[in-house]
Amino acid sequence: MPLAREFNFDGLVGPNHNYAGLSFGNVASFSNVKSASNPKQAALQGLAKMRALAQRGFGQGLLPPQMRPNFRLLRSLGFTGSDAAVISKAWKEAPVVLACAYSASPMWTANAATVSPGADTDDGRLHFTAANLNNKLHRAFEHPQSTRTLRQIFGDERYFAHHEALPGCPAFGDEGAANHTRLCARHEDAGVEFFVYGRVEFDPNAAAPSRYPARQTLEASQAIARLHGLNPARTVYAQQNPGVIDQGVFHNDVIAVGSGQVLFYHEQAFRDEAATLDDLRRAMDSVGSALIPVRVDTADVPVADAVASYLFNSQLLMKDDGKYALVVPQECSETASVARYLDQLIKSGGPIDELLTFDLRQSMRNGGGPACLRLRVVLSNEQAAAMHQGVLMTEALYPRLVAWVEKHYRDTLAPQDLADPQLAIECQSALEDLARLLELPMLYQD
Ligand code: SUG
Repeated sequence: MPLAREFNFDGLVGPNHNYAGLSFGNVASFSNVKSASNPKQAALQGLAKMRALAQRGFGQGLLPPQMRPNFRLLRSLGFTGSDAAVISKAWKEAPVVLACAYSASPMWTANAATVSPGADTDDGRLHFTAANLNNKLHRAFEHPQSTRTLRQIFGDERYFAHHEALPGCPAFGDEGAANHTRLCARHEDAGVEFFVYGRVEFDPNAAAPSRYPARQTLEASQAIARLHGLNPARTVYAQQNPGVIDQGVFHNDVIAVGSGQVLFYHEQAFRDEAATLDDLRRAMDSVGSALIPVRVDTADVPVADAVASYLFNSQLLMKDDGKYALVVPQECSETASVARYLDQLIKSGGPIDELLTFDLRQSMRNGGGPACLRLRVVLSNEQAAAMHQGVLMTEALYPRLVAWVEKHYRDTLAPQDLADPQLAIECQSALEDLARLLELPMLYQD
């Protein structure tokens, strides 16, 4: 039996899931602005993925949605009166701000935090730093609840260390695990932590995208490595190619994914591909392991197809036999170049020998694929026993969550529905029920 396992904690989609076009630089979010969503279907699609992976024997948990609308935000911006009055005034005077306060974006838990397993940190504890997500208003207020949630699930300070989000200013823009990859031979071994940043705040000459924002800074990544007590010899930084950010690659996990020894990436992912691979090889060598790069050429999959299909926003899951399964969204089989590429990949005899395809269309329409929906946490067996067990996906929990969704969620949510004060009441009572179901009674208490 291995000494540590990787668990994926998927974001449970909230009853407020909607399309508000809030993420400039995220092509899907912008293209689906103002269309109606189906929160019930979104939550069920996510739960189906969690259950299927749990049934396959992968470590699987969930992170609950956050309470929305965020009345504290709305009141801090000058909307006053009863909750219903706040909603009505915000809808009339600043509908985009109301949409921000209502976003279900915490479902993309890859952005909740950066996580370093105990095998990599100087005190042997598993470290979490909640991401400040300060590039977007609707995401910038997620971190207090993300920290609260993580502290409640991983509460034992002998095993777990929690850091507050970095300062919420452009210099420390931090998007969490979406720009962080851990490579290793086995999960329990010391690994290499790989940080990919979009721009450098304190170097005016550094390259940067010109059309869309770079959300992650080098300074933020370095601060996290310090906070987590990472060994510099096993920590690698690389700049994302600014040209692909300008084509809609707003996080590194839209163009690369790594796990175990494998780095699956597009040839245009990094500003300096050769130097990045050299640095990773050297660092892997220092932990007695070897990097296995799987490079996808532009000639096989153009960047536009990678963005449309979310090929790289896949989960790379290490199996017991040392091979890897790739969890992809259905859009991959609907994009001709990608479908062709994947067919060859599986037959190639390389490390990735299995494809698992899921319909996650509700999340995909906001730019969230399989990898956005999960936060990876490598837990030693002791840590796994010490965490709160109520959020682990089991055959007993799954039907209870499905029944909870069926009871509380609407099957359509149009932009104007955010003005309905009843929706806020529904969201609140759904989440209060969920806190009981997950046996986390203090989940939403300050
Ligand atoms: O931050 N979309 C999210 C998608 C996050 C994907 N995460 C990772 N790649 N890890 C974002 O852009 C859209 C919300 C809206 O438009 O309604 C949104 O926030």
